[in-house]
Amino acid sequence: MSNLKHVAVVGATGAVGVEMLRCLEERGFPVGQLTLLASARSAGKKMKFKGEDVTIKELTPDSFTGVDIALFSAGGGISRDFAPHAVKAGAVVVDNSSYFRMDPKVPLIVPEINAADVKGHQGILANPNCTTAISLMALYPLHQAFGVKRIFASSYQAVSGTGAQAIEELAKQSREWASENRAWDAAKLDSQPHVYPHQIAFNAIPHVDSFLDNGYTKEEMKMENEGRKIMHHPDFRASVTCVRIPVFRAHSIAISAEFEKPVSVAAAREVLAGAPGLDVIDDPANKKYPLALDIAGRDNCAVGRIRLDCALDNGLAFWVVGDQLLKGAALNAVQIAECLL
Ligand code: NAP
Ligand code: 3JN
Repeated sequence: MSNLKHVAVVGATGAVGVEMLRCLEERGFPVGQLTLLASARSAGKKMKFKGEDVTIKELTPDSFTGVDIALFSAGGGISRDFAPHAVKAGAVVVDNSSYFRMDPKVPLIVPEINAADVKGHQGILANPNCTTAISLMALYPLHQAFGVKRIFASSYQAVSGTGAQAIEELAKQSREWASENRAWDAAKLDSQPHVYPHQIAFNAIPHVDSFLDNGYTKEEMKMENEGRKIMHHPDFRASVTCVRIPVFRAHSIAISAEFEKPVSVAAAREVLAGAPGLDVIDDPANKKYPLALDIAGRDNCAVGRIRLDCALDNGLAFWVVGDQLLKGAALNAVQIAECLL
């Protein structure tokens, strides 16, 4: 590969794709040529990159001629159907979907944790699920110090995790409630939801992704499955409940972790303070802890509410927040691409 890369972004118009362009630009990724790909609906429209208009093209099997790096963010079906065409054309694919994540031939990367795994790639690299990636930004340094056995966790996930249509659904429902001058106890709207199975405004829906036979959702099981692969820890166990909440941007995760070795709050804080890509915001007496509204738009994840878990031996409870469009998707994908340079 020469110094300047021909980069393609598949799903460029989506919530993640837009952030990918911003990350490429802000991080000074050496883009020599940029190809923006989306569905036929978007073909011919323009997006800005470094102040210049770039015309979006329809994704086809022939879209990847001359492309060095293809960032995919258009869902698993598109990755399944088109990533092999990109690889055949000579590109290295960084895929945001779950389609290749558990394939033993495909490295699954959080650069702060397992950048060294990149070198084993055979044309495709996978970006983890956002809730998993954000959780591991705090959990992995603790694992290195104390050896994690298992976690119990609940997530509080923003609607932008579902994509552009879900952002619009929350905005529309919020406007509907406000414009009708409804009372607080008349929050159930007359309009039908389209994206989620229930109204998301003023609600908490314990249902992210589809349900599996074991009663957990696919999103919930990603924490254990992807966590094992990224941390090289085949015995890691995770019991997770994922909840969608009416927040626009940034996922929060409450984690109780049980470790092999004794852990103290002071030792944990010292470990977390030295972890790359992670800020410690932990001063509850002064009402300081990570908040989705503050972390939205920031590259670093943040951890707070660090305390000994009162129901586990060698246990620590903490709260992690990260912008799932950035560290959970676009930023992590661009960081993986940087590992290829
Ligand atoms: P989104 O806002 O709904 O955007 C979907 C993108 O895919 C759009 O650019 C869309 O293009 C494109 N697309 C849809 N059908 C296509 C087709 N037939 N051919 C080519 N392009 C097509 O979704 P998103 O939130 O950006 O997420 C995209 C994917 O990223 C997810 O499916 C998931 O696998 C992964 N991901 C998302 C997040 C997150 O936090 N959102 C986190 C981790 C991973 P048009 O505009 O032309 O329809
Ligand atoms: O729902 C969220 O907050 C994150 C969504 C992630 C997502 C959405 C659709 C398909 C994924 C993912 O990255 O795990 C997938 C997928 O499985 O590809």
